[in-house]
Order: sequence, then C-alpha cells, then structure tokens
Amino acid sequence: MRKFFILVLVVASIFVSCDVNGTSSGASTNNDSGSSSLPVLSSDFEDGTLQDWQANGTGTASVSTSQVHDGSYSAMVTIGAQSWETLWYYGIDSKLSPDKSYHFVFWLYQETGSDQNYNLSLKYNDGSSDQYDSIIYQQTVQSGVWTKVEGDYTFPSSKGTMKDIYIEGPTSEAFYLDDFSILEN
Ligand SMILES: [Ca+2]
Repeated sequence: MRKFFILVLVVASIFVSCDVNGTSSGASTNNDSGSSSLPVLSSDFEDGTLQDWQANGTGTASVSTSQVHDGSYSAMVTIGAQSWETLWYYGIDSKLSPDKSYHFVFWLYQETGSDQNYNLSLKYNDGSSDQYDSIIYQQTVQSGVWTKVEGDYTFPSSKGTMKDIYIEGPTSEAFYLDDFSILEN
C-alpha cells in the first residue's frame, strides 16, 4: 500500500513537473513575443468585411463563408495573372516601426489539389525607388488543409520606408486567409 502511494506520488510529481515545464516555456514564449500586448494588426473578417485588405490588379478578394479557419468569415482571394495581383494591406508603416521585431501569424487554405507555396511580401521604398522583400518565403500549404503560417521579421530603418504587405501564391488560383495577426516581439 505504501509502495503504491509512493508510486502515485512519483507519477503525480512527473505530471506536475511536465505541466510546470510546459507552462513556464509557454510563459517565457509569451514574454518573448510580447503577446501580453494587443496585436498591432488583427484580421479575422468576422465583421463581414475585408478589414482594410484589398485586391490589387486583376486579383479579386471578398469575404467568404465557404471555408473558414475560425468564426463565420474568411477572406477569399483569387490571384491574377501575376503573383503580386493578390490581397494587399496598404500602408503597413502605420502599424509597424522599423528596427523592431514582429511576429507574423496567419492561416491559409487552398484546394487546388496539390501543395502550393505562399509568400508574405513587403513593398518598401529605399529613398529613390520601390523595392521588395520577403517577410515569409515559400511556405507550403497542402490542398484542403488549413495551414498556420508564421515567422519573425524586422525591417531595418537603413533600408528606407515600409509601404505595404501582400500575400503571394500561385497565379490564377484561389486561396483563403483567416486569423491574420502581427505581434510585437
Ligand atoms: Ca474568421
């Protein structure tokens, strides 16, 4: 009986230590990512609008209820003839500061029948002309699976001024976006 009790104690303490480890690593991640503060940008499309995202060029975008990661709405995008003819958020410099690290996280869905790669790209101006950079490059999204895409990015003020962000993928194909957030690290 006493042995059994000790065994229970040992098992329980393993459980507790696992839990503590899990909690503490989660907490330190939270501290590191600064997620105690509100996201600087958060788009869930639950108000039934594109929430300041818009299509560029021959791309099209609208809110959709047919595929959602969470809630009732997502953004459905059909990319045009060029990969940049897609969903844009103009004026990201109103949300982000240079020389600061941010965590970008969002969910993508596509049903083309095969894996597809997506980029989160940044348009900026170097003082004389527009330039482009990848915030997240070539993230693979399986067909028919909502996929979390995330990464960290810092824009150095020495490069110029941030302008817009946009999501690039296969041309003439549709994808869905939901739960897009940018958090200060
Ligand atoms: Ca949603």
